[in-house]
Amino acid sequence: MKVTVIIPTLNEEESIGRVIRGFKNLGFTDVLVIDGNSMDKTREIAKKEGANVVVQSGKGKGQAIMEAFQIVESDVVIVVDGDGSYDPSDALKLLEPIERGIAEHVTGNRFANFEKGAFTKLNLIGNKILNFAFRILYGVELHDILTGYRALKKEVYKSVKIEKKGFEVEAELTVESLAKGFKIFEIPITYKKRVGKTKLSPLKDGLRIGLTIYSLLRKYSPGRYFYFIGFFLIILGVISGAITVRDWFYGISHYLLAILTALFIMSGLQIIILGFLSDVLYKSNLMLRREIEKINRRIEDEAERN
Ligand SMILES: Nc1nc2c(ncn2[C@@H]2O[C@H](COP(=O)(O)OP(=O)(O)OP(=O)(O)O)[C@@H](O)[C@H]2O)c(=O)[nH]1
Ligand SMILES: [Mg+2]
Repeated sequence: MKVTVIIPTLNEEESIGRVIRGFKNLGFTDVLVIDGNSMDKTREIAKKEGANVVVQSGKGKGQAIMEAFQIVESDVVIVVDGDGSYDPSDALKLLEPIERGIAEHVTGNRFANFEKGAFTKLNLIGNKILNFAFRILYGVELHDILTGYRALKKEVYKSVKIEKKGFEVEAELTVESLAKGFKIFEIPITYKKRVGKTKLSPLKDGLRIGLTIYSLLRKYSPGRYFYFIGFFLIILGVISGAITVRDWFYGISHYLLAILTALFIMSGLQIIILGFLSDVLYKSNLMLRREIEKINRRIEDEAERN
């Protein structure tokens, strides 16, 4: 299996040398550093350590990773941050499920073993909330979807589409893989305190990631996307209805609130029905797409053989 290590970097001169050396010492000779126009010595050091260095054409970690996915042609890629927070030797663990053929996408779960200070308090709480929201919304048991350490097979990294440019990339990679039917496996890894300055702004990026997780639900399960909105409206309706009825017993009539209650409940129900219908459509569409992909692969195999 040919493996390429992809490292997105933005001003990581303090750590990048050690990160590349760590992978090279383990036998990962093919390292691609995709740099966001660092103002420090990141590119220079990376070249000296024998990495391929490419300056990304756009902006943001997400854009950098997508560009790297276009350049690379290996069987498997390992994507890892360049800030020294991940242990290169964990890459071997990430590759194992792929080698055994039981997963196409393997992520490193940082919560398994993290050094004190590796997560700031805000990052730890934010990560827990976003992972919890993800599990409730998607109904998929993953515990660290925002990890910066993962391995992807070629069929995954060549087919995922990332729309957002920044730190939403981790959530997008996870959801795109699930939506395309690839198996994701989570492996415990160690997580250390980063060297150098963070590029993540916890509140702004956290909010963006949260919104992305919800809006991507449409891709994975349009039914669920609508069900959650529908249920939310119905709950609002039940609350406003309860107030209306309670006060009516005391001789107070809330005409506007009564109308609003009816609106909440009726539109909530309609949105749930819409969700049901889109799920039916989506599932039949998905089945067709998978069949077409299978046929395409068979045609390609035949063409290769001849
Ligand atoms: N090419 C490129 N890399 C980026 C960009 N922004 C961040 N990175 C890199 O992406 C990786 C992750 O960024 P971090 O700042 O470590 O974000 P984080 O790991 O979520 O946050 P910390 O916990 O503070 O480390 C690092 O290697 C950064 O150098 C960018 O715009 N372009
Ligand atoms: Mg980091």
